[in-house]
Amino acid sequence: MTFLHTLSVEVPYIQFVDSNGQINPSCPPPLLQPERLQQIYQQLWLTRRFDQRAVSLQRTGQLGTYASGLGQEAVSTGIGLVMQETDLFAPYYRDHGTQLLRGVSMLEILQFWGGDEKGNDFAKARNDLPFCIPIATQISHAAGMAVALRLRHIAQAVVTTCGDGATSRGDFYEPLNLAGTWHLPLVVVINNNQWAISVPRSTQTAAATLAQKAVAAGIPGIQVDGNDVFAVMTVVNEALERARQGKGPSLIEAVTYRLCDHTTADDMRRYCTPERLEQARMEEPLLRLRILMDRFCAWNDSREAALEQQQKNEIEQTVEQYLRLPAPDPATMFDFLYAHLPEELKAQRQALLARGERRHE
Ligand SMILES: Cc1ncc(C[n+]2csc(CCOP(=O)(O)OP(=O)(O)O)c2C)c(N)n1
Ligand SMILES: [Mg+2]
Repeated sequence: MTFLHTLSVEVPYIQFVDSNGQINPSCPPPLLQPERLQQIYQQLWLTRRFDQRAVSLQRTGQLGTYASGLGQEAVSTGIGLVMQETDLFAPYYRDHGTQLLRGVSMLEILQFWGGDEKGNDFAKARNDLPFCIPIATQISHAAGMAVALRLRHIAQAVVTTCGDGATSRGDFYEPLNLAGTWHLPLVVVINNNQWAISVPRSTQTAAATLAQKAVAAGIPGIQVDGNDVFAVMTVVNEALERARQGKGPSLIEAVTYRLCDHTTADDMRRYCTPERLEQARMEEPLLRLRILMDRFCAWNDSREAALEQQQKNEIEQTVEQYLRLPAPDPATMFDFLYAHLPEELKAQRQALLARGERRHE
């Protein structure tokens, strides 16, 4: 007789539009309204074009290391499109699509990745956090903000995001557990882009899905097609409403694919075959939306070209502003961590100043 067996968990999977542009009858009709559809399409493209420009700035030595969101725009943009201004956001480093919709400017984003922390002092989105580079730590910060909302009886929600690799860390499980017991207004969205740098999803965890990690925390978990912006928007919106109504936290796994290097400091050709990448490209979020645009918005190649030109102009104006920003004083990296700088760091600060280094040189 055996007592031990693997628990089986059924995880719902939501998709409204498949990669051929086929629409599931359960798709919420408002998303297919031409105006809304066009807004979503433009925003996804803006995110992608900004992202591509940031990569090219890095490649030409004009920006620091940068994490692209290529192929994952439906996750970040989908979240931003349904959050209310008063909700709070604790992002990670691949969330520019959401940040743009939160009111963080392209200039601020470039300024930060260009090495100037002032880019994180957002003029708008004052209550959102800057993103975390230490993997999964933002989830604890988000849970903390959710505790504050609960204690003050404020009917707002906190959204936090992380990657698939982040779900293997204690910093993922602990706040999730807390959110479950304390019934926190927290929405955790996993951008499952199949890679943690070069480690594939299959070797990161033995769990069949990442969404099922919600079960142990006693909270709802769901998978969505992370290349289907409608599915992301609908599921995140529902989770946000639950949170605001005091019904507790949710975990959403958005299944997508990283169509780019991990960051500009990586070369994915070392560990991902061109065939796999090509296959993933067929599933990417913008192709299927273009099919819908043609069908519902009388879209065509000339309107597409006009949009491209307009967005490129907007981005280029920002790039010009960015390149005119004064270089930050490198010594500032020592200035805001300690009330009293330890002697050893004082010496390093002095040594740095003596070298007279400037940005990107
Ligand atoms: C605590 C910590 N450990 C290691 C790293 C180095 N690191 C940077 S990104 C990354 C992989 C993260 O993968 P995933 O969570 O899937 O997010 P993705 O980058 O794929 O969006 C690692 C290990 C880090 N930033 N922080
Ligand atoms: Mg990943």
